[in-house]
Amino acid sequence: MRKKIINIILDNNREFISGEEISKQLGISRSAVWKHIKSLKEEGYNIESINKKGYRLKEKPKDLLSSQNIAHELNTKFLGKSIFHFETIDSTNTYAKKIASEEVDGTVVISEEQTLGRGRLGRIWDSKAYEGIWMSIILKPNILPYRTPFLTIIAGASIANALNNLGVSVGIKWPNDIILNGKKLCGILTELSAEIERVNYIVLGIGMNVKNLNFPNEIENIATSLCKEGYDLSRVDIVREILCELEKNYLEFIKNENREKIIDTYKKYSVVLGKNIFVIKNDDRELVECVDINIDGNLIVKKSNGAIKEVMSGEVSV
Ligand code: BT5
Repeated sequence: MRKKIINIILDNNREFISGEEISKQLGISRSAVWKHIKSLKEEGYNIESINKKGYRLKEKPKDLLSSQNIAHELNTKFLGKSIFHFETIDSTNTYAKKIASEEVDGTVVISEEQTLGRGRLGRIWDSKAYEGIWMSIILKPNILPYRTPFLTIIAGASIANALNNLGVSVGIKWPNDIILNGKKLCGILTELSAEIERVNYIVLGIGMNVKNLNFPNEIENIATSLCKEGYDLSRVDIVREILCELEKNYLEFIKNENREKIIDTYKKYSVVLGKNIFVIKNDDRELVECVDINIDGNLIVKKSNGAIKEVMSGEVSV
C-alpha cells in the first residue's frame, strides 16, 4: 500500500493531492493514508502536508535505493519485481543466498551499506553508506551449471551498456571489473548453487562506487567513483538502467543462446583485447598478448614463445 501511495505522489509531479483523493483511488480510509504518509516521512521522503490542500513531494526524494523508488517506472518483466532494501547489512550476496530458495526469480537485494561486503576469493569489498550501489540479483535459469560462468560476461556487458546509456563511457577488464579512466568503478561477484545437472540459483552481486570521494588507503590508487570522475548520477536511475539491460541480455542468452551478440558487446568495451597483459595465477605473472575473447568468454592469449593458450579464470593486469 505504501508503494502505491508513493507512486501516486511521485506521479503527481510535486503538486498537492488531497488525502481524500488518495483514499478514493486506493479504497482505504483517510486515517490509513495519513499513517502511511507518516511512515514514508520517517523513511526519508520529504512529503509536505497542508490542511485542506493535501500532500505533495516537497523535493525529489533523497536518492534512496528503496523498493518504491526503484520500482517506480522500472520497465522490466521480472528483474526487480521483488526488492529487499536494507539500510545496512553484512553482505547482500550472503543475504540473497539465504533467501534464494524461497524467493522468486529476479529478486533483488540492495543495501545502503554493507559491513562485510565481499569480493572474490574472500577479498573485502568497501561498501560505505549511501556512497554506492551494493546489490545482488537472484537468478534461477533452467540451464546446465557449466553455462553459468557466462553470466558474469552478461553482467559486465549489461553494466557497461547501462552506464554508456547514461553518458559514462567505461571499459571492461576481464573478467569482472568495470573500469573508468583506468581505475576500478565496479566489481561483479557471481555465486552459484547447483547440482550436477541443475542450477538451483545464481546470485549476481554488483558493487558500484557512485558518490565516494575517498577510499581506504589500500585501494585509493586503484578505485574510483562516478562522482570522483565528474558524473553526478542518481543511484536509482543507474539501478533501473542496469536491471533493464541485464534482463534484455539475460533473456537473449536463456531463450536464444545468443552469445555472439553479447560477446561482441563485451569485446567492444574490453580494455585488454589486443594489449600486452600479465596473467596472474597465484604468485606467477606471465606477460602475454591478448588476441581474442572467445564465445565462452575466455581469454585467448599468445605467449612469448608464440603458443596460443585459453585462459578460463583468474586475474589479469594491463
Ligand atoms: C569484485 O571482487 O570485484 C567483486 C565485488 C562485488 C561486490 C558486490 S557488492 C554487492 C554484493 N555483495 C557482496 O558482498 N559483494 C557483492 P574482486 O575482483 O575480488 O575485487 C576485490 C578487490 O577490489 C579488493 O581486493 C580491493 O583491491 C578492490 N576493492 C575493494 N573495494 C573496492 C571498491 N569499493 N571499489 C573498487 N575496488 C575495490
